[in-house]
Amino acid sequence: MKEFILALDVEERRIALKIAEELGDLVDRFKVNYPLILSSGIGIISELSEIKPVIADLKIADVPHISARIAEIAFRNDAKAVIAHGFAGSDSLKAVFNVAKRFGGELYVVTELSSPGGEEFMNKFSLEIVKKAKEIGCQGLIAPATRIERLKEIKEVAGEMKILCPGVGAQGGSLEALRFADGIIVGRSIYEAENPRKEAKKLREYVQAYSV
Ligand code: OMP
Repeated sequence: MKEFILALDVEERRIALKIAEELGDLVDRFKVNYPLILSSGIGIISELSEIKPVIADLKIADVPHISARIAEIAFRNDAKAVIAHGFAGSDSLKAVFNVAKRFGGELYVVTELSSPGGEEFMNKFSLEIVKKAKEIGCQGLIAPATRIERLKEIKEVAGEMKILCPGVGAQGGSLEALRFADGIIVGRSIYEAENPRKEAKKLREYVQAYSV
């Protein structure tokens, strides 16, 4: 079954919880990022977890002991998964992976950003990042829905590793990503839509159709 993940990149706690209540039955997980965590506090992860599991997208990319501490705080506050940047290197990834393991959680590793800037530096190393993440045993990867050809190459190296794709909709990425990915992460085209529930329902149906 492919996954449909809502990127809850709003800033107000009240609005985030309202959207989560309204759309929770249509999505598999929520992903929270700095805008919401910095504005609402880390406790928002626990609150959202009452509705659906939460991925803490802190894009961890520091020296190993700090990366581990950041992950630890996320998991202690009920995150079920964290996202780290692959470019920080295998020592940092291993440190986060070990924390995730202790909490029974998952680590997703960013290969290259879905934005155009992801092609400037990151994509020269993204296949190496996939290999490292696989070697360490990380549960999954974040790869761009905005570059399908690249996604296909990432999938070839990733094998059975789970791939989640942001970039569908607002960033111009296509749902074709689901040919190679195990799930999509979508934000603005849902929470900025005139009728977010209608938009989420439509995407849920696409994801379901790709799952059979
Ligand atoms: P929308 O562009 O509004 O759908 O949001 C995309 C979400 O995915 C945001 O929360 C981004 O931080 C996240 N994201 C990317 O857009 N591109 C990436 O390469 C990686 C991520 C991510 O790690 O989730």
